Amino acid sequence: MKVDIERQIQQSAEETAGKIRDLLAARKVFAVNLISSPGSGKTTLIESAIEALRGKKRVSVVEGDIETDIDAARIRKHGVQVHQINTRSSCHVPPFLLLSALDHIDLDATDLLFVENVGNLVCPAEVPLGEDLRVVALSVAEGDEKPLKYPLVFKTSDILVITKTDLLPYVKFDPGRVKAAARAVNPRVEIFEVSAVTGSGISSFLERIEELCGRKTG
Ligand SMILES: Nc1nc2c(ncn2[C@@H]2O[C@H](COP(=O)(O)OP(=O)(O)OP(=O)(O)O)[C@@H](O)[C@H]2O)c(=O)[nH]1
Ligand SMILES: [Mg+2]
Repeated sequence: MKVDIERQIQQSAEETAGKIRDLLAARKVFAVNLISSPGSGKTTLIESAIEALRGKKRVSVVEGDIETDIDAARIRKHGVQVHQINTRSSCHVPPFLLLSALDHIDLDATDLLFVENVGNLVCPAEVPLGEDLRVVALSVAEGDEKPLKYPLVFKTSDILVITKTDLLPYVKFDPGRVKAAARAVNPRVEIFEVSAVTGSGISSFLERIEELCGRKTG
């Protein structure tokens, strides 16, 4: 019985994700599902992307958090479209809430949509959102064994961004160990190392996002 209900929930999520994918395809919007633990730097990365891509790609953002519109308020200051989802008891953005959030975004005025998922490495990994690209961020303060302990999110992501590399002198973190562990579960994963404080690596990461976005939106 439990297995049946879980299968139905998963099937319904996949159907809704399919509707999102169709909608984004019809409007030529490239969607990035951004996943990480709380505080790894997701919103900061989106803020960097908005500024770096200004005049090149029209960026819109859907923010997912359990509570508050703190992240949406940060994004709004950059003058782009943003809609906040509060998931309350859900530890991930469910597809049905993303689909309704898209009613609040002018997709015809959007090339690149960032969906910032609820901060954790577990539930968001299990839920498809009809995205074109899944990006997982891991900060150097979190420990270099995380791809071994939370493999699914690393397995299902197209890109791994190692964030806060400016903190490397102060923490025990071996980027080589993370890369090897991530590639062991996902040989095709692309890996970038960035710091929002020094700006190191940000342009390489965003150039790749821009390139992938351009393949869909022209
Ligand atoms: N040293 C350093 N701090 C950073 C960097 N990027 C982000 N931070 C800081 O890390 C903290 C969390 O950053 P956020 O961008 O809010 O992280 P988040 O993943 O969006 O957090 P949640 O939405 O709560 O999951 C903030 O104090 C940022 O200023 C970085 O590259 N280096
Ligand atoms: Mg955030």
